[in-house]
Amino acid sequence: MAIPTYNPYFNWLRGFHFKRYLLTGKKDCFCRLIKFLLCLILFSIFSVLETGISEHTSLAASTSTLKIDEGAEWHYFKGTQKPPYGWNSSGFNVSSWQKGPSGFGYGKGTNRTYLGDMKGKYLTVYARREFTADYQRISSMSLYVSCDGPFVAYLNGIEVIRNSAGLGGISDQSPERLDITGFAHELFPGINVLSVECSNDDITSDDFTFMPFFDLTGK
Ligand SMILES: [Ca+2]
Repeated sequence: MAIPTYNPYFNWLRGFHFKRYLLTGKKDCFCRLIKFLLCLILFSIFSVLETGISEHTSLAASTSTLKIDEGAEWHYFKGTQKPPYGWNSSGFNVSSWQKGPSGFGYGKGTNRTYLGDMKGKYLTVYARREFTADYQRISSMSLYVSCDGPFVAYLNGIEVIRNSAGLGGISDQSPERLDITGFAHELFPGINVLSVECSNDDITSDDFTFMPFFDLTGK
């Protein structure tokens, strides 16, 4: 829907006195007809200009953002064994996985999904979340991961970021923004999947925190 826009050409035209212009001058029918046709042409030109400017403004105002924030529901898999092949790809059957809100962990922080059986049993948690991003163009795409140890993130099965060294137990701090806009071409028109695997710094550690965030701004 077009958004009303200030257009100096159109406002000038609104203030133009057609009637006075048509009835003044020589009282000649042919002359009046020419004037009428001229006014009609001018009106058509300015109407096209008005429509064009409004549509351009509407397009610019349609920018929107997709957020996967703290507390969003993710499917997750406890790493007591390797995850099934294709676990991070779209189309994977996730029905046997557990589902819970982020963040995941134990021993510290806000653990909306509490992993009370993790210590000494498994080092890594695998999580995936589907989303729809039907945008013609992507202006920015960012990932934030708070993780005690190494992590890897995938978009539709394609690796987009890896931190092999881990964060050295500083995951209580605000996670750094990871710009993955360069992978926007990997997005599908319909359902997409974001997957993250996050490991603890030590399997016997007294705590674990895993919190993924995702921001996408489309045009
Ligand atoms: Ca830890």
